[in-house]
Amino acid sequence: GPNVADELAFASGVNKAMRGTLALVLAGGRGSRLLDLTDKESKPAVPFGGKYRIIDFPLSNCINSGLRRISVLTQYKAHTLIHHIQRGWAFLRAEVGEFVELWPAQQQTAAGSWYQGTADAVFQNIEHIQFHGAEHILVLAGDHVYRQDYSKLMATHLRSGADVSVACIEVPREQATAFGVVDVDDHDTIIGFLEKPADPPCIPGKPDRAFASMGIYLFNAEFLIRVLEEDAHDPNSSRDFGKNILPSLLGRCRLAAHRFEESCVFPPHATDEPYWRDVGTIDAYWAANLDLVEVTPDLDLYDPAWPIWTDQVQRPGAKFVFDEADRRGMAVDSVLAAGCIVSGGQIKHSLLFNDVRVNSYSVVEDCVVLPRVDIGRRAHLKKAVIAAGTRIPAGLVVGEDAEEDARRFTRTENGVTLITQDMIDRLSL
Ligand code: ADQ
Ligand code: ADP
Repeated sequence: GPNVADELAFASGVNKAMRGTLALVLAGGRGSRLLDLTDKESKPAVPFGGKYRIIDFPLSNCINSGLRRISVLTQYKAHTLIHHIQRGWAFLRAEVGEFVELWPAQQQTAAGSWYQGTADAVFQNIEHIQFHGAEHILVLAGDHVYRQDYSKLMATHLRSGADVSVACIEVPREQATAFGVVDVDDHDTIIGFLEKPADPPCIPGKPDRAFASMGIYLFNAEFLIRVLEEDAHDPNSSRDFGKNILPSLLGRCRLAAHRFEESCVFPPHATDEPYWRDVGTIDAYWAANLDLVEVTPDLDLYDPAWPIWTDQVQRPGAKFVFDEADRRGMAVDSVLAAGCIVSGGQIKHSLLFNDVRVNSYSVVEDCVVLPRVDIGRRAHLKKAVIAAGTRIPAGLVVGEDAEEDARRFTRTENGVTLITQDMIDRLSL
């Protein structure tokens, strides 16, 4: 059998490597397909799951994996993101070498330009990276929702002796046009890479599945620095990990695929698929939030062994003011965050963030309601995403007449209506 002493030595090597790793969370992209939700803040700052923001997921994964040296690279409309990180993520102790640092875009190159692609965001911070002297660099996207134990990624990285390991996941082939698609040999060495192919190649033997890069790269630090410096000299590069760096590495180094199912933190119930979502569109955002009200969601936020940390607001419990006569003032199949008051309204199969008010005779069904929304009396809302702070006027009806909804608000392909305060204001003009 396996040598126990060797196994223990390897495990302690992995822990040590995690402690010596610097995580770079790329949080500068807008995420324009989220439409009005990213008008004023970047996608990583968008609220998710009732009380979190999307970036809390990769950051919590780091903390829970034993990776406590984290830098967040910001650029696009970073105000709320910076505010959130400063207030919610300051609990690590710099004294023992643990931190979440903010690295705002500062036009640090001679060219004095904003970041071009994701690789440029890292390259412009090379001095900070060198200052930390980390042995490994874990590059993460700040805009994905998932639970992953990065120490298991580190374990396969050390075992394979790779220069770079790329976390990969099987996805339906038709979705793979949005991702980097990876081709591997029998040893999971990456031998092909196509960034966002129009016609994604399938996994051999699985015609309707593709093997996608999750945009999670574990680099040996010295190797990363060398590669970025080379790329900086290439006038044709758009300085993007997916578009330029990964393809340039093919056949030039040890490039390993790491299978996400080996490091995914699964919920306690049996499930066929590891959970990972790029909530990039309003439809995907609506669906992923409403997944959480299912009986056994594939994303378990209640697991004390893998807490999702956030900027915790101090609010009293959600309150329900019930009317016995016509059974108003209740919520079923729903998640309500702290500070909500349901006063005589009815809520079904919905997710409400902090501090939402639901007033008498209103009905809210299949809705994702962001913080501080006020829903007026007798409003009927079905299948909607309501942006933070929106005041829904009394009697508004949404979700019954598709054409009317599309005219007044934004209606998606899947029939989800996005409602913002600006749209409400235009109604009354
Ligand atoms: P995309 O998701 O399209 O593809 P991109 O839009 O470049 O990659 O964003 C990656 C991350 O970097 C996001 O978190 C974004 O917020 C951030 N980001 C973008 N521009 C930035 C900048 N200038 N500064 C700082 N941060 C920035 C990538 C890979 C694919 C892979 C998918 C998985 O290119 O190969 O399949 O991720 O989602
Ligand atoms: P809470 O988290 O307590 O629900 P907010 O974070 O939205 O509330 O706001 C708390 C206070 O901070 C409010 O006065 C609000 O106007 C202000 N505020 C909210 N977001 C920001 C921000 N990004 N930068 C500075 N102040 C903010």
